[in-house]
Amino acid sequence: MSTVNTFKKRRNRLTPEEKTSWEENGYFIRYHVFTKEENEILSQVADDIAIGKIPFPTHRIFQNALVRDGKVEASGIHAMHSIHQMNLYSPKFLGRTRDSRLTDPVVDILGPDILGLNSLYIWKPPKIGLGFPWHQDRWYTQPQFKTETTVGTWTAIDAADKDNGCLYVIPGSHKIGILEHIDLEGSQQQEFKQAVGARDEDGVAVELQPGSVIFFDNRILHKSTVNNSKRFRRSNIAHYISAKAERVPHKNYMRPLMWVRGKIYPTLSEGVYRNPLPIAESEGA
Ligand SMILES: O=C(O)CCC(=O)C(=O)O
Repeated sequence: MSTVNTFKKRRNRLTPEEKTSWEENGYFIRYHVFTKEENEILSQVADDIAIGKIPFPTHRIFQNALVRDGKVEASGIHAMHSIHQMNLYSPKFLGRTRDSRLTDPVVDILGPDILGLNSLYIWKPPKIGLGFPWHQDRWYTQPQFKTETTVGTWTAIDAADKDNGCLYVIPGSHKIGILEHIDLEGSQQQEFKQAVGARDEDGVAVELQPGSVIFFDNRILHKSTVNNSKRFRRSNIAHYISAKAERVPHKNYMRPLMWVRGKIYPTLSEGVYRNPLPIAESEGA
């Protein structure tokens, strides 16, 4: 694969309006970026992992907490919550993370040298899909990486609306610093902590058609609500970090990174992968 991505070649650069929205609001939206067929390629892989047709490390696969805790009965993809680190093991998901429709605008924000920092796929099944409390993703990466921000991209696989638990953001909240985050009661919510002081009345619903993408500053306050509908609310999320960022030495866990485009620098070279990893028999589902 070519590592050369010159500025001239970038067709999907930030527009002036997007740049303004990025600076002022901490996000911008692009509509109809990926086709239904392109989304189906990803959802098929994710479903096959969920039902055990494609092997994937089990510790990265998460069931819906109501199902896991025995409060609701469901099976197959109806019992799913999310899969983390799709990039690391799935060539199809890695291809999406490296797609210039996602990375061209990121270059205008982070510079030409970019690494992938977690990518996850969420199902939010009908009626039982749980929400995420207000949080800032940067709260999670700050102890691990020295850098001003990272960029998140959230692609709607299904239509996402208020009824099936779309994303909400608080415009401009990327400028207020990183808030204290505290533990929440309740099963799935324990995965995510709650940002103290974030107010529902400041949130804006991000309703998106399939294939549309919100690009967001990882300091922005965001949340999503439960799925009250009979539809799935699936999404694919890819996060990006500048290859010039530095690691904060971390005793227990070193978040893996994946090369996306441009150069790799010595400050962050440890733990950067270039190709999907093989799945050892002992860790596969
Ligand atoms: O997709 C969602 O419902 C929320 C995802 C989210 O907040 C996150 O991954 O940080």
